[in-house]
Amino acid sequence: QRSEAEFVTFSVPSYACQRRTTLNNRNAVLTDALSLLADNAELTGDEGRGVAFRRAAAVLKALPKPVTDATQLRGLPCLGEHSLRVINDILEDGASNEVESTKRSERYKALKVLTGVFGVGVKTADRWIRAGIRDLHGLQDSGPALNRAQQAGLQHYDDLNQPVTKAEADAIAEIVERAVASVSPGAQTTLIGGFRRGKPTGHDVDFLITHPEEGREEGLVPKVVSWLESEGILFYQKTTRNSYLEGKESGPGRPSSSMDRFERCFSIFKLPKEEKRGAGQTHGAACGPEAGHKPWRAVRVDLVVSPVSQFAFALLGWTGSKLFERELRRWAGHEKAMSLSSHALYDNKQRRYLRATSEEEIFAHLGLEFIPPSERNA
Ligand code: 8DG
Ligand code: MN
Ligand code: MN
Repeated sequence: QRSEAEFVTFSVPSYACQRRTTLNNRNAVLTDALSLLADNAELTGDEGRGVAFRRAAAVLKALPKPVTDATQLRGLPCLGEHSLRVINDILEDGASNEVESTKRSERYKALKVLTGVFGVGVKTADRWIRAGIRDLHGLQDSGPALNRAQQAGLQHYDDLNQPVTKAEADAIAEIVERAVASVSPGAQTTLIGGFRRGKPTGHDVDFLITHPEEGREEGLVPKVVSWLESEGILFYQKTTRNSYLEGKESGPGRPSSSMDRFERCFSIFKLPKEEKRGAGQTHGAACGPEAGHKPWRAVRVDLVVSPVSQFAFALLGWTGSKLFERELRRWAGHEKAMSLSSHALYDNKQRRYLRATSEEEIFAHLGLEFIPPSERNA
């Protein structure tokens, strides 16, 4: 017997950037299943199908109640035939055959493990699988040439696949702030990415750094990296310099992809362990080179530097979620004839850049209600 309340129908706008999506997901069973299929599609190179599953999952994340009956979904956007079939199977049978068989498939498992190595993308993993490598032991034994990032990734595999807590993110923030303050007094550091959206854990810690005097931020990353290296805090780093004014074809602010051109650093920190929080706490019984007790853990950290004139765009572009960002750019392009990047907003009709010094102004330019970071968890 079902109560009437279960038959509320839902209504949500089409674009994720028009919706308020908190971390309180009432449909995690359904969205986990769709996310797994999205992962699988992306791992097998089908980006279009991946996005379709992610959009469907995002619609369910925005619902105020658990879905109990498929009729409640009538009229909702972004739910294609395939996603609806998966949702129906789970509502009716408690599980989807497609999801369960994907989870068990050798190819999916191998792709997951290999792309779990920092520095390994889908193409590399696919090449290795075709060469008969299915797991980390295979990778260590058969030894294809690994680049510097992949070597570090393999060495710190267990640590980097263990979620970073907010407390650890705060400890990293203190270190980064100390580094920034000592090489460029007056520069400002902001926590971005998932932690800015209020997530309790993350796969890395992301920071945006700027300086209130335009130009003073140039070359900041190499200085911060030197400071961190002299303190023995870095296991790995790869710095990329700013290339915003290079590449004339796309023009400033209008890069063709979501990749931006800020000075940045992808790194692995050596974070001393906080032993105060209870002795005797154990962590994953690993078999890798890091097995056993050690007084530190490896953490992935991303540093991005933006000129203050682009700060609001960088902040919006690096806060995520990834789907929320993708939807903002789709909204800008399709609904407003504008091009949004992490550097700028260009109005294609007026043929000019629209200035902004806050995220609120950018939402206003785009004709969107302001959505705070904690509600961008699409
Ligand atoms: P997590 O780490 O907790 O798992 O989640 P997250 O913080 O949301 O994901 P992330 O992979 O760390 O990415 C944070 C944001 O940064 C996300 O919105 C996407 C964005 N981002 C990159 N790389 C690039 C890039 O090259 N250009 C731009 N514009 N944004 C990027 O990760
Ligand atoms: Mn992150
Ligand atoms: Mn990141």
